Amino acid sequence: MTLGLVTTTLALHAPSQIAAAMKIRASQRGFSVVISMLDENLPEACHAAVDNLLAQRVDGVLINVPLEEEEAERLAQRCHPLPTLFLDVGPQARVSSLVFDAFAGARLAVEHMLALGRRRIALLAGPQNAVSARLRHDGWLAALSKADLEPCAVAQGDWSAASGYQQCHALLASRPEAIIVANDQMALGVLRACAERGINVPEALSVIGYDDTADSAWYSPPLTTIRQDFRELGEQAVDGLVAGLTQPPGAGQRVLPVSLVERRTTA
Ligand code: IPT
Repeated sequence: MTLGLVTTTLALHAPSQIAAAMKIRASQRGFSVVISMLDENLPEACHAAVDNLLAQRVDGVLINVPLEEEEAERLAQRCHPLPTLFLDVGPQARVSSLVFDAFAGARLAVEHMLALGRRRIALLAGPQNAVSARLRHDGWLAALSKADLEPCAVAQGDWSAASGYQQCHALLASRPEAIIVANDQMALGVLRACAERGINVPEALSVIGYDDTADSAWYSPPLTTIRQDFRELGEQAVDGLVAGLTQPPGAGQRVLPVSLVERRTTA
């Protein structure tokens, strides 16, 4: 039996580690995985990728592409009666989905900075056309406002280290004591920008990422981050889809927990 995976670009670390985790679980369970990768997250491209997998007669479809509710619902209908599982949709979408707890992740990052006594906090968000980036951003603002704070600056990158590097220079103009970053790759760019400007992390500036990708413990300094367990996601996604082959999965969102991993970029 064959599972199809439609994924956002595998040039990004998180989706590629998620795809790897799915491949591993699928092969443990005797399934193969066919991957259809999007260069750009456009709805038409996603539809074409799904059609491509259906033409290859896959038995179920996993979709790791940030999708608005209606787009996800349309794709699920297109795949019907095959089971589908979405990995990057909001809580309102009437499809079967498995996601990490974005709100808890955002709150953990803010609370960690507040516990360290940091008050001038800048935010480096992900691309706001991605659901997960918006949820993290909203979660940061909610957690800050609970402490009667507002960010001292906000910038937006595109998940890449290059964008983190560029946006960091803009954020530093507001003299933050902390930068909360929407993913580890952008945090890598932030660390490089700080090193070039002679800013000591974590003494002068605390930096936290989001993902805990495989290399984040090897950044310099090792990155404090919010861990999303991609191995767990891959396992649960494949097991959930396989269960859906025999009994149709209900529409609904399952939420996986995230955790704080303290390393050496925060103090
Ligand atoms: C999300 C990652 O956290 C982020 O770093 C980026 O790679 C993004 O994917 C790409 O879409 S994880 C996703 C399951 C919400």
